[in-house]
Amino acid sequence: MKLLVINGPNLNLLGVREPGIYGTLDYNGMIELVRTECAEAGIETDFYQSNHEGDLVDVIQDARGKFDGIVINPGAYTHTSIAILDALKAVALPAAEVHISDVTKREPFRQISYAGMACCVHVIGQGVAGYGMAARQLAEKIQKGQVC
Ligand code: CA2
Repeated sequence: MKLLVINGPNLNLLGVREPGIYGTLDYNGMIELVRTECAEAGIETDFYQSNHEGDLVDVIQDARGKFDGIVINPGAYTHTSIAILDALKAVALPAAEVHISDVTKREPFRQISYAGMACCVHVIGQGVAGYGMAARQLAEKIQKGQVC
């Protein structure tokens, strides 16, 4: 089982600012945590982060045939990007949406998730631990054949 974990804009700044919202672990620390948690569950992970919408679309397209599924936190593009939604639908890989913060309790503009419309797993507001939770839930669905 091999999953691609994609992070969108500004998530490379994890642990640098706004620790009250996004925690104190930095981006590389998050990768190590998720990689270790997933490895213990028999899930191999690759990681990709970009601040650019088109690059995120490219990497989603490129995942077809290389990964069993995608775990994605599109950052602010969650709330704006139909291009990322379309890419997720186009590759038709099982996908899980992650948000570190509880977007349901934040500003009105964070209440819509386009990318989430292509995802069968949603882990929201669990901090960086949400990535591992999402990966395990997604892997379980894939293994049971409950793909979305
Ligand atoms: O809660 C999440 O994971 C978000 O996807 C994070 C995005 C935000 O636009 C979404 O509404 C919810 C923002 C990521 C910014 O990450 C930072 C990390 C550290 C310091 C500053 C920003």
